[in-house]
Amino acid sequence: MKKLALHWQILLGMALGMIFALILSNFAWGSDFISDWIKPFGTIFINALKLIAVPLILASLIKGISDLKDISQLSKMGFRTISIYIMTTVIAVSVGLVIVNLVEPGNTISEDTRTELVESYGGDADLTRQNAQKQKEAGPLQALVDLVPENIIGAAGKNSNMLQVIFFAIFFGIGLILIPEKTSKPVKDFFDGFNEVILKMIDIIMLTAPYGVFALLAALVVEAPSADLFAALGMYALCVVGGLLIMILIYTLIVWVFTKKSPSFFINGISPAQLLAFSTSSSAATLPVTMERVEEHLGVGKEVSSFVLPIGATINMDGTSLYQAVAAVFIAQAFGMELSLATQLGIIATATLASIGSAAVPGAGMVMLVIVLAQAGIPEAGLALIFAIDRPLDMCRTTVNVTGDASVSMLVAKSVNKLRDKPLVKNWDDNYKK
Ligand code: DAS
Repeated sequence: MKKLALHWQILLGMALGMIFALILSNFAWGSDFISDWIKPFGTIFINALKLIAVPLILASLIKGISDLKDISQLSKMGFRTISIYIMTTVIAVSVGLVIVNLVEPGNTISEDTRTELVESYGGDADLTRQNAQKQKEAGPLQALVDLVPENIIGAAGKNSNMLQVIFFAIFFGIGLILIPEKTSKPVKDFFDGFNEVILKMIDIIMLTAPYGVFALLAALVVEAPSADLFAALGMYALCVVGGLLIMILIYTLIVWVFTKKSPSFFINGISPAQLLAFSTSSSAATLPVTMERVEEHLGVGKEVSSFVLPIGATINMDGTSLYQAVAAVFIAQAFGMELSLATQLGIIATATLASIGSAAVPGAGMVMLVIVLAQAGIPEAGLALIFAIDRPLDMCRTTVNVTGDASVSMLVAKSVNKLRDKPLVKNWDDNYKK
């Protein structure tokens, strides 16, 4: 049988995990069997994802920054590109936060289920009190002080110091740009190779995803058998997808207003790249098609697209940042935690940084969600709760990541007069008529 694409394997793993658990839960020994012999594989899978978070940040950020030939490349176009990217990401996170706080998918869980959830996932019921205590003791600039680690090994050691790792990675990357080329070249080559290795490790971890998801979903069914938990997960997924659709609408409007290109022109131009992003869950894999569509069908000059899109695929993941904000607040709600406004504003910063640090490969957004959870004091154990349905959401958020990059490339092209009135080719099969 033709090998199933990975995401279909994962969806199959989800279904089989549920069926397997529903069958076994009819036997007295069924639940214990799954908890003792199946669930550990789900835990191992989640731990592997958490393991890769710190090396992934170091690799992707240091490489991303050191790829900027020199500081001067943060020129008008560079500075403009990065500031528009950060603006769209902050908008995406804010859209996510508004939706998840309005819908409150995590609060549809009954108290009994919540207690079971907290016990089975090792959460600590009085996290809200602990968190409130921590926030109270902190001074007004504590968040800024916490950014700078006193010891990078210690910072890398605990997932809760991810922002410190990001700070170090950005600092290191800037240092790398500022030293003479002949000295920095071997270091840059090392981090290029380091980045490739980390991405390969994520590929390998994601190959085990069907089995990890099978175990996670089986455990979810037997350990929190309540229908209300599944309903809550469904509501959570709807919040993510709803927010992503709003982002597509926002991009279309932004392009229409600032470049006068119609919504149908934009969507027809970018849709083949969106379809590829949806089916591969990888912005990096889609990048060549995104560039071809943006240059040949959306009228963006090559000198703009070849600069803006590779940076976008690396650091601009609006769909991912929206998902991370929704996921973090959903897990907090599910564990019965009240998040203060300060914590939620902190989520805007960490989800923006986490999406910048996310690699453009399947599952990266999930790995970096650890940063957002840790920084907000939300139990990482909640990852197991949402990972089971992560892949279908990854397909959707990658589609938005790519759409966001394309829309920003049109804005930047317009602002430097490199947006052609007439695209090179009009229809999506024109390319193949040559
Ligand atoms: N799949 C990632 C991408 O390629 C996004 C994510 O994992 O959130 O954009």
